[in-house]
Amino acid sequence: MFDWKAYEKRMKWFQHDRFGMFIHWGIYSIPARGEWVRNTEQIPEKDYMPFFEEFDPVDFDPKAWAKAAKNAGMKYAVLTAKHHDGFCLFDSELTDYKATNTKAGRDLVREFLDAFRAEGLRVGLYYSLLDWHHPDYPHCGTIHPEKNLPGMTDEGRDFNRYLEYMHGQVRELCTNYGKIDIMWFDFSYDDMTGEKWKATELTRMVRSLQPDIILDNRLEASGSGFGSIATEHPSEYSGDFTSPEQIIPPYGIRSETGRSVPWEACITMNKNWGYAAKDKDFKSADLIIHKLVDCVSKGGNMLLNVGPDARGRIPQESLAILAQIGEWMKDNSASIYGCAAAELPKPENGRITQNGKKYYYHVMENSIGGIPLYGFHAEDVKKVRLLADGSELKYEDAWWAQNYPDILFVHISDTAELPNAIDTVVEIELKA
Ligand code: JFZ
Repeated sequence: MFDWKAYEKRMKWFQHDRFGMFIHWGIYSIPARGEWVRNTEQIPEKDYMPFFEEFDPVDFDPKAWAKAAKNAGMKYAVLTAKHHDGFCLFDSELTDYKATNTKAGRDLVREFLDAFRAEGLRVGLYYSLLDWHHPDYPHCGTIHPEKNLPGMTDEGRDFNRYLEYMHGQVRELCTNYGKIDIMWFDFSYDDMTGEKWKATELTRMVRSLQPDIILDNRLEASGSGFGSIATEHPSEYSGDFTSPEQIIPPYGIRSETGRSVPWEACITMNKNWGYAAKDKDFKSADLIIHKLVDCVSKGGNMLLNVGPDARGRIPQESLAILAQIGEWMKDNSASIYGCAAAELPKPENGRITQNGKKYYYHVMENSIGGIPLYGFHAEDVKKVRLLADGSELKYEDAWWAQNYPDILFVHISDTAELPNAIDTVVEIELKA
């Protein structure tokens, strides 16, 4: 039986914090064509090995990463402890294919955890269910870089041995590193799903070692399909939140009975998760701020990705975007943290988030004259303030406003510009 009470309790911080950093980092930062490079280019093991020999992130400074996340207003971070290529950033006893055996010579997961915790951020680890390095992971008829090599066969491969390895590594991560706030498994596909991973056993083990941990839904689902956490009868391995990838669910996510299902949209800043040297197609900070607000206005979180390079540096473009987001967050984070979807329709000039009696009207489009706050009525409202400085916003009661008794018009600016061109947040407090 799914314990809804315990579920609600462990999800509290996650649904309060709303904004986190995803970090995709591994030896694939050397070829620098994304974290799937070994598969997309069908690179055999021996041709990928040089990157392992070469990996030497001399500029790795997890404290600087943590500061960048914190200053952007992020509250948690999730790092790839192991991605599909099988390379481990942590010092696993179960493999030699790990950071400690590279020139880095250290447990990079531990350093990440220490640095982010020191900034007061919560910490999560991404762990790939797929493994292109382990000899017992099926190479044929599955997602594997060597599946098309001539004569490739799965003879002698023992998937149970892989599961022992995989479960063993997850046990290490849940045992040796203190409190882990999120475990982000990735991902299920075709018949590689649920009990194929021995998911009940795995979930029980994780929860017994880390009683408060939050799990994503990908032991059961993938980016598409929400899995049973979006139903009233979650399986034991449903995980705790759905993980829409590169999309913000247009209407949020609800179960059949209308229960709002926790979700976290994971989003790249450019087009790749792992470092891609030539991918300069970065989204603007303005767009990302709008989309963060969009997520919260639909009851979800945003996990925004960075892909540090081979030297261990978060790309300049990403740092600049994070800094700009931080500027906006400094004035407006009260409209993000602790907020959820407002039970009001999406207005045409922005979004609305809500925290109890307080509504945050995100004005993303300027108007001529007064700014219309759709869905609010002067007689229900206790006060209206500009969130950024707490200043009073007067209502307009000009003759043109009186034609629209269903809309509260406020006077925000004496010029034709809004105080914050990206998103000017108006705080509306209702009477009791
Ligand atoms: C997965 C990873 O493959 C990817 O590298 C990245 O880590 C991202 C956050 O998660 O992306 C997926 C997951 C599922 C599918 C495709 C990409 N799918 O179901 O097709």
